[in-house]
Amino acid sequence: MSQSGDRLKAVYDEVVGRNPGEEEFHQAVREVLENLGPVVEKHAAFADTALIRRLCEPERQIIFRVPWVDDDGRPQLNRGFRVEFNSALGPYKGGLRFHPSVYLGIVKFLGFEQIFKNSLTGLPIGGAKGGSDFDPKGRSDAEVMRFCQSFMTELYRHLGEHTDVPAGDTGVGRREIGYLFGQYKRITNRYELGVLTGKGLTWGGSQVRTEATGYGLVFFVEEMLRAAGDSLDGAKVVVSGSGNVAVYAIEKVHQLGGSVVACSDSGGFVVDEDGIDLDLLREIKEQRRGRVSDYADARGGKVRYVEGESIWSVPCDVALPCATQNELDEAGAEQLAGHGCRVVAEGANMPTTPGAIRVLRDAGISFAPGKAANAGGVATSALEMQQNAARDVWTFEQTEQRLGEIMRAVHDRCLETAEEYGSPGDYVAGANIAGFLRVAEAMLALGHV
Ligand code: NDP
Ligand code: 2IT
Repeated sequence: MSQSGDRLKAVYDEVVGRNPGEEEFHQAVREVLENLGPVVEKHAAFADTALIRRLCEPERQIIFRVPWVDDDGRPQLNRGFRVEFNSALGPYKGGLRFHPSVYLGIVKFLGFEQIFKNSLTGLPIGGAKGGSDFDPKGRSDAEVMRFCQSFMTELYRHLGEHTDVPAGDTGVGRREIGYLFGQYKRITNRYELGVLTGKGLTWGGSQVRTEATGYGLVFFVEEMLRAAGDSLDGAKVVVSGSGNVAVYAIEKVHQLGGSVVACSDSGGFVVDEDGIDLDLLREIKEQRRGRVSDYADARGGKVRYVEGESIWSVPCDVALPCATQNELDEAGAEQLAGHGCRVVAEGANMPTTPGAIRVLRDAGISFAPGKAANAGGVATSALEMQQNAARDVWTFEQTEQRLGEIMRAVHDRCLETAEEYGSPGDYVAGANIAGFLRVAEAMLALGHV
């Protein structure tokens, strides 16, 4: 191993030692450090790895108790988190996730990824993530409201439009952002629009923020296909998940001439060879908070609902994992390779395991990591902050056009950086190195803080 490789391995070992049991965080750090060898060799300022070590240590980690009372009057207890990872480029920025699997290791992996993603957008936003092990499934609106109010009653003191600006993620959508914003406004007595993004259109939200992650993902895929002399027209696409990211990825694929033939939730997946009926899916997911099995029931004998198998067994040209971390493993990647899939792009954060990425690479499948391909969500959050600061409101068309420009720029930045650092065509190396360089330059300029 080269000297730079040894030094980076020592940083990784230190991260594992200092953060025991946080496997997802280790995985996210490792993936970035593996790509930084050529950077450490080329730039003397990073040679001693001191800055890289600092980058792997969150600026601040907040863990708090979230007590609330359910509809039957019973006391409930959850744990809340906010990891403010890096503010060299701007206020801490990143979503909140409510899911029973949330613990410090998940929040740290997401916050770490967010640093590089936000850097890649070229916009002035630092990296953070937060959330709770609260499970919103099966909870009434009133319970979700009381939970959000209790969560914000502690978190508000750490937030601010120039300090830390959360948004949604898994389990946190427009409803939750509304309750969180309402409680922040009440406690602080400030109508501070820029403190949260993903707000509703009548109370400071931006056009296209709801659609942005899914739309941005598909804009990125269009560029990947274009770079290979290919297009989405007539392409068969499989999208895992059926939440915010998945639904709007499906919509944009259909608008651009492709057909999404399968989607899923944690219960199973549905195959609809006519193309997913998006109006029906949205009605079930967004209005009824239902399951993809309800979609299958509503479509009758025309579709197949499968439980206990992998969605990656469905043949496709393009696969978009949009559910959760490590959902596409080696076996799934082999299935995709086996039936001739050409492109995999991550809508979710870190959905592809390291082993699966190797399989895709060996099979010659073009692969884009989430920190580049799903950056459209946070980029549009930054556009929401921009509108809030200017007390302005942009049209849907104007905002979507900006999103398209940003995604094309992220795509090109990845390819150009990969080429410059000796890994042509490697979107993972390009994203990690380009994301690192921008934040590292700012960290150097700001001194050892
Ligand atoms: P939602 O809560 O809207 O939807 C999540 C979807 O993924 C649901 O279909 C859910 O199924 C499924 N899912 C969640 N956890 C699991 C699990 N452990 N196993 C299997 N399926 C699961 O979340 P989003 O669409 O907002 O987020 C999806 C992914 O995209 C996450 O990785 C998130 O971090 C990432 N992301 C989100 C952005 C955003 O703007 N919202 C921006 C960038 C990335 P079920 O209902 O059965 O749980
Ligand atoms: O993972 C992500 O980029 C998000 N959940 C969006 C974060 C944001 O601040 O919009």
